[in-house]
Amino acid sequence: MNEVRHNWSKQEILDIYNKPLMELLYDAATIHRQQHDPNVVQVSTLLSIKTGGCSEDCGYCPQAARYHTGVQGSDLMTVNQVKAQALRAKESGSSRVCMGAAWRNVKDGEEFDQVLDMVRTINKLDMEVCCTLGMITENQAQRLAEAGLYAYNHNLDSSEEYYKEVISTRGYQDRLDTIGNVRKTNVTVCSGGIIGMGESIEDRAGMLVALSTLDPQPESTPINALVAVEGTPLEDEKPVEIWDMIRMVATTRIVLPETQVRLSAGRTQMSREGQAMCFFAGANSIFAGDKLLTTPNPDVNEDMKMFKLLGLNPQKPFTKKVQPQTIEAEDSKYQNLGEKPKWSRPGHTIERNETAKQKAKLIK
Ligand code: SAM
Ligand code: DTB
Ligand code: SF4
Repeated sequence: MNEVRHNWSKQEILDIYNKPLMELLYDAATIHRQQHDPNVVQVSTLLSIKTGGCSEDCGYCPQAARYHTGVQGSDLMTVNQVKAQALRAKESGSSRVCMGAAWRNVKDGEEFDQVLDMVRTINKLDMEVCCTLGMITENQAQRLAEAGLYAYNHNLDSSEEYYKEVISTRGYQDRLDTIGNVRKTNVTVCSGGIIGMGESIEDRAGMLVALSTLDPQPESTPINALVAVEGTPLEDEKPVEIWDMIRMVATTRIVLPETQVRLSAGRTQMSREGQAMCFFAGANSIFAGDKLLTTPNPDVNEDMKMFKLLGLNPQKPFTKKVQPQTIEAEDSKYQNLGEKPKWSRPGHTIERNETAKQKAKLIK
């Protein structure tokens, strides 16, 4: 077994990323089969429970209100709507539902209480429940844990240096603090990032330094290829080369040996052969369903055909960790504190974000 290391240097990670491809694949696949069943892939279904209208300026995101992307905004879904979608996801072979909200951070109140109800409802369907709701405090993380949350997704997205080129409305430390708050509970951490935003290979390595130094490391690590959406500041970025995706997945597998590496956004642009190489390189999770949050994803039947072709089996729920117990709202140990946390807002100017915002103003 490979020991999990929390002291990877950027240079060591770069040396891995840049290895001759056959050696990189061999090393990654070797570690993969020491730690995981190479024929099992975890399948998550994304559900956008609150879409669009977000206050942040994330340069990649079609849900930021300030850019003109054509995303139709919506209010928070009802618990019944979410339950119906979760049942559909379960029938199609998903073990996890990941609920995403276009929020900067969670605010105590009715809407958060409704999300807690959604978590309780899905956990009772014996599925893993994940949420990605933006920044959260320790109390909010504890309340999610009590409701039966299995995982919380909060991506570092890039290196600390490149993060500043993409987002000005919040800081890297806030991301780390939120992950720290989740870690104080028994909810697992899901954190990864995006490639193809114009970052350097050093930035990719820098992100992996940040993720691998977390102790414990995240239980799952999504690697997204940027979906360049028209109207966002990153609309003109070139599509990620499959070779970059394979190298990033393999390097992630080596420096985070126990994590479930998720082949996340960008699969509609990848061939089955390309995806097969990613699975060989250590990816062992995907998002399934014909939509990610707002952009297309491969058809679930096509994914199941690909699984059959490759001899892959969907992972059963609670394979890696036991099912959390749901505590009903009335028995809760943690109360709504009505907190008003002060998450940072660096507010520096990012030229391309400004340009996209001005363009949107002209259209609106
Ligand atoms: N609002 C919350 C937040 O930002 O943490 C949760 C939802 S947000 C959409 C979740 C993640 O989706 C982002 O951190 C980013 O990694 C990913 N994402 C968003 N837009 C993307 C895009 N166009 N291409 C690839 N990944 C994207
Ligand atoms: C993650 O790393 N990728 C997912 C999930 N976590 C929330 C989101 C991808 C979003 C892609 C753009 C969209 O569909 O809006
Ligand atoms: Fe809002 Fe999250 Fe999109 Fe940033 S990534 S604009 S916080 S929904």
